[in-house]
Amino acid sequence: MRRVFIIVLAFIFYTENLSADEISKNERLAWFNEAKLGIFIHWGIYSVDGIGASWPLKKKEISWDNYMKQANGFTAENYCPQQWAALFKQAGARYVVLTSKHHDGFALWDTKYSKLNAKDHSASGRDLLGPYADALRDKGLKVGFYFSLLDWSHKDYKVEYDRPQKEVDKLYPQPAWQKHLPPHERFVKFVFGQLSELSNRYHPDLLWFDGGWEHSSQWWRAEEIKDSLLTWNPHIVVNDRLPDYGDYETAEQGSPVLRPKNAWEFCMTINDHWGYFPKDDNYKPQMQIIRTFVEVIANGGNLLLDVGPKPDGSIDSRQVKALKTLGAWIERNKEAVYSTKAGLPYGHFYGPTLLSKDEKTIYLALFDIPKDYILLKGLHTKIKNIRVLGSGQALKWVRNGGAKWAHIPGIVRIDVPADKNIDRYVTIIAIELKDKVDLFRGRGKAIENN
Ligand code: FHN
Repeated sequence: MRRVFIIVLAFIFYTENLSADEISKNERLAWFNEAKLGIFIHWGIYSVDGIGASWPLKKKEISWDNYMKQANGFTAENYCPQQWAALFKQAGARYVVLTSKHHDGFALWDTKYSKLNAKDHSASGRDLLGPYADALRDKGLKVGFYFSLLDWSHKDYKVEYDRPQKEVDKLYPQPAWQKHLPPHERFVKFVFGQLSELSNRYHPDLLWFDGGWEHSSQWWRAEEIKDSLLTWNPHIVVNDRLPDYGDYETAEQGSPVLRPKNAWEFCMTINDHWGYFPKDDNYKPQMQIIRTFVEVIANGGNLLLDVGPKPDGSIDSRQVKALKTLGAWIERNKEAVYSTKAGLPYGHFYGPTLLSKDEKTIYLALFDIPKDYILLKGLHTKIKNIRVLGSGQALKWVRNGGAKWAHIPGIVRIDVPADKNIDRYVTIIAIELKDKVDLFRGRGKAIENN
């Protein structure tokens, strides 16, 4: 009793003394950790020639002038954020992250800190972020903005390629009093100014920084940026690409093999390009998209799946189909998707698993059509029932092996589902337990009492 009392006291002391930041970070991440699926959107003038977002500048594959000429074809004439929001909701997403400004410096909102924006410098002639934020909120989706810290067009940001000084000066007007400041100071003020606009005009739920790799956390004034963001929107979530001051980890293009320890997200293109790239037909098969989603959520993360809209704002039919098919699979298996957390440690089941929040239900993800039986190892807890999600088919099971008297569980052999109940993509089996899951994690030893 005394021991329990001390443990309870210690826990109270711990939670009372979590720094304000830690408590607010846990609260701020609450919706993010439940979200499971986000949609990434790379939309910018690079969609006009379909040449890839910003990097052709860096790689000197195109002159700055010719790259920026694409703005004349960036019409957004079929841009319908309500349709986007409806599609992303149907896909099963809980949040969306749109490139407010990529490395090329072209802003999708009418920022007063540069003329290189959709309203002042493109055929669309308007702010594109406001309607996006409103449409998402109408559908109950969280609003995210991607923001590139680096800006390869800004005259105070060093790059290795030529930029026409006069043209750039016109695009980035600066107050006279800043003339005497060092370029770095002017640039940091510019970054703060744009972040203040995004924060105070649209009140995003998430800021997805990128491009931080070119300088240190100190150079970016990352701590001040984070403090300002939290002042402007106390509940905002920030990714780890604001160097040293992120709330969650970001993996990209290659799903991590080892389970990240903290909140995390995996971003992935549907073909090989972030933005609209019509020549790129290398679309990932639907099976890969769904299996990747399952692997990521089984490891406790979110999938941020990217689409690249066309210059007019419409989305390629192949990308629409991929989102709708993913959404249909999630709808069939939502019990295992939204109200769960990361599953069993590796070794108990040869595939991804998820756990219900109360740890009384294990979800097994079958990537292949099972033969003979489904194997689950190292489970002490008694099983109440087993069923196939979607069809609800009940499955029988037997245990054998092990040594109960030595607290060594045998294996569980689960019958395979009927062919008609095997999902086209991934089949989920729900194992309801009589108590919280209790796993055997031993390495084996002699059984001294037989
Ligand atoms: O350079 C960018 C790239 O264009 C794209 O935006 C990705 C998305 O995560 N982020 C950077 C590369 O890591």
